Amino acid sequence: MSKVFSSRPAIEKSVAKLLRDQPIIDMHTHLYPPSFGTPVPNCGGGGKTDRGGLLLWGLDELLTYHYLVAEVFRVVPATELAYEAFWKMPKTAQADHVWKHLFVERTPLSEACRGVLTCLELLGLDVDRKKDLARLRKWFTRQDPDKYIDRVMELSHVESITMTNNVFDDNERGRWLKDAASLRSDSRFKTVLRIDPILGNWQTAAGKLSAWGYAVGDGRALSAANIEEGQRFLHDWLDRQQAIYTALSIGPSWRYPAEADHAQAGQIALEKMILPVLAQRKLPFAMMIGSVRGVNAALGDAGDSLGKADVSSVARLCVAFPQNKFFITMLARENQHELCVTARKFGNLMIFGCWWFLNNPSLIEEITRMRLELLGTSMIPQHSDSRVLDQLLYKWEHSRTMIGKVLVDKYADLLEAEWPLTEGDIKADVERLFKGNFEEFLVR
Ligand code: HDL
Ligand code: ZN
Repeated sequence: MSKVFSSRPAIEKSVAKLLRDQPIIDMHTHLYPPSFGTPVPNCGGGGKTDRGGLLLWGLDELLTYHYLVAEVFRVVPATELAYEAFWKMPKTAQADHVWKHLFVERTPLSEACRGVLTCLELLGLDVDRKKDLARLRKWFTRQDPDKYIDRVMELSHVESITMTNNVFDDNERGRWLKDAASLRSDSRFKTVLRIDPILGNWQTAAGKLSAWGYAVGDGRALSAANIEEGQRFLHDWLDRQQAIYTALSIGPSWRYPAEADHAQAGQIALEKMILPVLAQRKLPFAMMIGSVRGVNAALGDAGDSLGKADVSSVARLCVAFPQNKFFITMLARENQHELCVTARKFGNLMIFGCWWFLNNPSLIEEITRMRLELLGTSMIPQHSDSRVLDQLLYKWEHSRTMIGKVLVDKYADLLEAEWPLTEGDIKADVERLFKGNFEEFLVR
């Protein structure tokens, strides 16, 4: 029988150890195994590279992460360096530019800057006083992506990486059509069918599905036959990818039921195609709500922003489709409390992550505290959203620290209440938060 805690310092020590040792299922990333190709040369640059490769890793990819692109254009504005000129620069020159302006000439205080430093530190690479990027770069060119993935997963304690497999991305779709089996060959990487346009822009989606051989109509009307074809498309791709759930990101104006005329077709696609297929296959539907695409399109992926969304639409969806399971995360800080309360009402709703602009220590702490107080351990506190493999190191290191800080406070409250808390209790809680809740929701 494990001993009952009697002091806060003992709890702190135990939480830190149990969090560090806990294998993690990262339920939303933009990472890929080497079978998807990598544009970064392996083994000193001699290895095969694949310009359209989807596995991003290494120092230059870390430094040109779109979060840092947005930040570097704040200090060297487009009036001094045109966006197009930056995008035309080779990746190493872009990385040099970011390093110079955000790390050498300014203190790297932002979370995205600090993240690069945490990665280097966890990899055992020290930045000398000269802040010499070339020396650091040399170490990365000696890494082989296959072995490097093993190392990063071991150091970050991530045991399963959930991908984002966007069927509407021509590069990725072409790879799936060519050799799906090889793409699924690394069991540490799980697939997710990503279908944003189906809800966000059915007209565009319908045009593409029709071109791919699915007679879903012209995007205006949706006959029973069109709906059947849309379901066939989803079944085909869920089978091809062996996806563990289906996901989409949608803007803050999304409403259920749809209010705007242009959203009616998307709602029919949701009600008659997506949700029936997922219910039949017992697969969850992940909705990531609140992203506003292309606020400054010249910044590319760095140009997106957020908006306050409508949580009551999520509630109405959970009521209308009790046989479906919903993973929901929202991008606006202002939506978090109402989303927590809504999660208290529906067992088919699992809220997850501190997404994107919320993935900062101050907000992870605030949101995790709110969730534990309203939901206990029946939620998934974090996903990394990593786009560059090495980011698993910092995103999980920083999240573990903040989630651990909140857990210690909550356990200390139980101590106050003279609850006989044991290390076994904490171990079970940590396992649920970082792995068990996700696994259970998949099979519930
Ligand atoms: O839509 C999404 O999945 C978002 O996470 C975007 O990919 C976003 O650009 C991002 O990388 N956020 O961290
Ligand atoms: Zn994402």
